[in-house]
Amino acid sequence: MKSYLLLLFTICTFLLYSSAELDDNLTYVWPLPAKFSSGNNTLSVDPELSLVFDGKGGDSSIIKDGFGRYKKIIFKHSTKSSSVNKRLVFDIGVLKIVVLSDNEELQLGVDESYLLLVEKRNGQSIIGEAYIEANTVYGALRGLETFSQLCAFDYETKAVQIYRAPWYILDKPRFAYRGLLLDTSRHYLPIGVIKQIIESMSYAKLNVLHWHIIDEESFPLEVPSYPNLWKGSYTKWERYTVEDAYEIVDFAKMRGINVMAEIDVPGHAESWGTGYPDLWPSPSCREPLDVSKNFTFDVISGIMTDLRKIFPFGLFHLGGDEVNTGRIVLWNSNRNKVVVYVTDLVMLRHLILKLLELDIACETMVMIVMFTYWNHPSARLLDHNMTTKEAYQYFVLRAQEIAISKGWTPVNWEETFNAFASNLNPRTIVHNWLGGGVCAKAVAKGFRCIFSNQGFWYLDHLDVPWYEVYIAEPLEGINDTSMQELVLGGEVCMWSETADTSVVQQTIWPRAAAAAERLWSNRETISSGNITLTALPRLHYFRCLLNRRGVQAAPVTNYYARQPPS
Ligand code: CP6
Repeated sequence: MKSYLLLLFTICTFLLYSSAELDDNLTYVWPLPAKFSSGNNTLSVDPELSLVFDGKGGDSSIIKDGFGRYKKIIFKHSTKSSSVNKRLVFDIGVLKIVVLSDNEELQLGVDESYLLLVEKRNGQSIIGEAYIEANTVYGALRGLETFSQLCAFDYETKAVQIYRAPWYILDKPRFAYRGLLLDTSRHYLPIGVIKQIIESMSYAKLNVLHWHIIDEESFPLEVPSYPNLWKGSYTKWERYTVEDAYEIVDFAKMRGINVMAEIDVPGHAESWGTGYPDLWPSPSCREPLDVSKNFTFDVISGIMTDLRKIFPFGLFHLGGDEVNTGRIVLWNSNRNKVVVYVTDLVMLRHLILKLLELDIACETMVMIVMFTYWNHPSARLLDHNMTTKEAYQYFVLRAQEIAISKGWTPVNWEETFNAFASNLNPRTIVHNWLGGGVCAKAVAKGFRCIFSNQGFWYLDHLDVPWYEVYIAEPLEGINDTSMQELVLGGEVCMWSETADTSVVQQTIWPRAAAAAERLWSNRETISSGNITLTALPRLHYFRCLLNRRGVQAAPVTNYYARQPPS
């Protein structure tokens, strides 16, 4: 482990120093603050830096805990006891944090703005002071992150230095929602790894962990009201207890990160039936979930009741993507007596062709005939008088109603909008992933949306280079200001079919950081100029910073190839 880190560090150092010293015209803070100015002084920082807090919210464990974490990061090379430092008079001895509000509720749109001043005090006080002021503890955490990025260990004086002081930084995010999806169904991730990822998210000022807990492959979560559900886990060790989930939410909150849970229904839920086979339309036809049974919705409601206690975030993701409507089975009251009325020759021909081409797991003749019958455009489901497409809509809307009744705002993948936008609950947040520019369409209809275009922000697509992640713009094609406001932000997605603990952090970083700057920083500033000169050296630096902090971030580029077209 140690030698691996050393190797990474060496590669990192090589990349930095073989390319160039730091460019004084660039600001090595990632993501770039909204407004800042710097000077020409170098200030040293006391390894015994002390925290002074003030304001209604200053006396918070979130602040104290955060200060402790960042102190460890800043003084990794602490030389407290060395004679070198004893002789030094440090320019900065105190970090003063003022938090104006004591409201620690963490929700979408929480105030993350902060003011950071780093200057050498003349006069009154002998000890220089760095100063952070924020409206909320979460703004103060963002300020602490920026402060930590200004600090650099200097190998000559063996002190932590802040270059180019004085710094005056006034910062706030461009978008309220800056997410990362983790998928723990395709491959289980131990909670320690999830925590490391949450910690690393805070370095890039990402603020929502979208926890895609469950999918068709495995159901790793304990649900007290339906205790057989986690029989669908891979093994009994690859599971999250309720306590684990609480712990993750709390760990994230201490870092100003919300956790949005997802249950992806009805299409990505086959694993639910391991514990409750009644959720499957039949033993051989296991997805989508059986839309015709009230039991299906009882289970969904039970899961949500349990999850509502664990996840205080106001958004809940209901999935709804990739539903094979051709396989929705709305059974009749008496499953064994199905009469198929072939009303004309066209339908008979359709039926015969279907029978010949069918590739359906459901084995009985009766079922095949039923499928065929219901897939015919003129067919209605006998008991419910619905087409299969209507049944898909019925399912999604009913699941939404349950989520809303628990006090949640529903988020759904864009297929739901694409299929029945006008019937979707107007509070729905549309989550983009396909390439058709759905955000522009959704906000034009008054829906809020989250941008995750798979061509740019799906991290499992390893062939997407950093600059394509960087230039993807959530507001592309949306010019009206009131519509722009409906774009809540965006999210990079770490689908885990091909990634587990062994590679997940290398796959997330550094490209997630490219999206993080897009979501935090001023659009014009980061879109103008040649990003090979303005962003790439800074991203190299941030990636090294991640490595120094113990995050296994991959190289940004192979250095000779994949530069963006100039
Ligand atoms: N799982 C779920 C997935 C994907 C989606 N939903 C997915 C689809 C295409 C690609 C990558 C991931 N694996 N539940 C789509 C939202 Cl390329």
